[in-house]
Amino acid sequence: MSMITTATFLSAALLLLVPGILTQEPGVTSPIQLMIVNSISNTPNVTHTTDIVFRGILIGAMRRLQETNTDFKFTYIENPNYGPYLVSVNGLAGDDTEHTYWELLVKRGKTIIRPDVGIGCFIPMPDDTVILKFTKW
Ligand code: B12
Ligand SMILES: *[C@@H]1O[C@H](CO)[C@@H](O)[C@H](O)[C@H]1NC(C)=O
Repeated sequence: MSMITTATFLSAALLLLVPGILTQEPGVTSPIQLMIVNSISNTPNVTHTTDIVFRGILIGAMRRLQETNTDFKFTYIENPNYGPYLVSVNGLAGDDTEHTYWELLVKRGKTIIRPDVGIGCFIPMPDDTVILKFTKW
């Protein structure tokens, strides 16, 4: 291949790559909100801001928030089939005998979704408000 052909080929290859690079934005994080709701006791809602990496899972954003914010703590147990099960938020734990648990909800625009996976599998979208809601089943 001549120098010119090689250069032409390389720029064509680069042009094909650039749109992918721009839409995946390596290293870029996006903000999400994390709202803690207690539907059983009359506690005010508390909202934190945290961030997710590109296509990152919710538990990653929760861990980062826990490391930087002393007002947010959570615990989980590892389920062999479904991954992390959220047990407690800020010291308040779900209890099987009382039929309480932390429900995972997401407010996306005006819609509230109930993800069909847990905190270890759910991938928030930028600007989502993730709601951790202490409630009964
Ligand atoms: C009952 C049930 C619940 C009950 C469990 C109450 C209890 N302690 O018995 C409650 C209401 C608490 C619950 C909650 C959730 N659940 Co559920 N649940 C089920 C259901 C219908 C039956 C489970 C069961 O009793 N199995 C029989 C027993 C003998 O087996 P087991 O291994 O001991 O069961 C335990 C696990 O299933 C665990 N568990 C239940 N749900 C979930 C969810 C996650 C992510 C994890 C890690 C563990 C877990 O609790 C059971 C009792 O300890 C299954 C669907 C199914 N048909 O299996 C969904 C199911 C397991 N749940 C599911 C989901 C998504 C959730 C939630 C994330 C929903 C939400 N958006 O809030 C939350 C968990 C949030 C959190 N705190 O992490 C999904 C999991 C899919 C996935 N790949 O992640 C399933 C498969 C239903 C679905 N949508 O397809 N759940
Ligand atoms: C807390 O959030 C829940 C869920 O979005 C909402 O239904 C409720 O009205 C809120 N409560 C307060 C006091 O803002």
